[in-house]
Amino acid sequence: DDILTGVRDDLGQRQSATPLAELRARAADMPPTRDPMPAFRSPEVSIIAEVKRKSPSKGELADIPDPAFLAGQYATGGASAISVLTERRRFGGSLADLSAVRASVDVPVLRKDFIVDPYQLWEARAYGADLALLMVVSLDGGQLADLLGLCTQLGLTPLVEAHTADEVQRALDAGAQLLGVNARDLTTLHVDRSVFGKLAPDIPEGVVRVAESGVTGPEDVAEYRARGADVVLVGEALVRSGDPRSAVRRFIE
Ligand code: IGP
Repeated sequence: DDILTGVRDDLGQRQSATPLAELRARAADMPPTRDPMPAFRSPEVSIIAEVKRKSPSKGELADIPDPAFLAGQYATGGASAISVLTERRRFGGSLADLSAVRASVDVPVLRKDFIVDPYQLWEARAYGADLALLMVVSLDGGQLADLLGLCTQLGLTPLVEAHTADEVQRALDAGAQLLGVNARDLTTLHVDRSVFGKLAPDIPEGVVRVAESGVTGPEDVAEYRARGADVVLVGEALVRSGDPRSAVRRFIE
């Protein structure tokens, strides 16, 4: 079945358990968000290192008993930001993972989920996210505009994700300043790293370009870089590396 069906089911349960007013109160008590853009715009390639337990394509990727420790290793290795997958059914994540990671690192933290409702952005802010993923493929124009507006209001930096030229255009039209190109086609789960190089020329100078998915080693990071990536987002290769700190370090050297 469709990922979004499960996402909406889980969302409905959380909305019944925690009224929006309560989330807003919790968000109001949070410290200010951290801005990832200065690091992302620096001349060196930046790595967003992901806490990812499982995936729909590969199943269980790694046993991660302590996501805060893993995130600490990523940060020590030189990651510019940490991505935390919070989707439960397919990725084994949670908002508890997000807040644990936020408490353990100084770098900005991304809530990586299938965000389709403002409630999820309030959750992101309340549980410590600095950035939130917005996937063009699962949002119509009005939703994308509304969620981008709420990100601004909450101090969250939106990472707008595209996989086709048409989605890149929609992201740019909506005003995205941080644009991710996912090499994975989410309908087939097939990864094709060349998608980034094909779409990067459509992204104007000044918009930060993020290459997402499919990195197996430092040579893939170098290749994304050569094709214009400012930032590279890596999950599986890091959680499976056995030594995440050195793995991140090798990616940025
Ligand atoms: C990481 P990889 O191939 O390094 O594990 O990929 C990341 O790009 C991937 O987890 C991802 C994702 C997403 C997951 C990119 N966009 C949207 C869920 C939803």
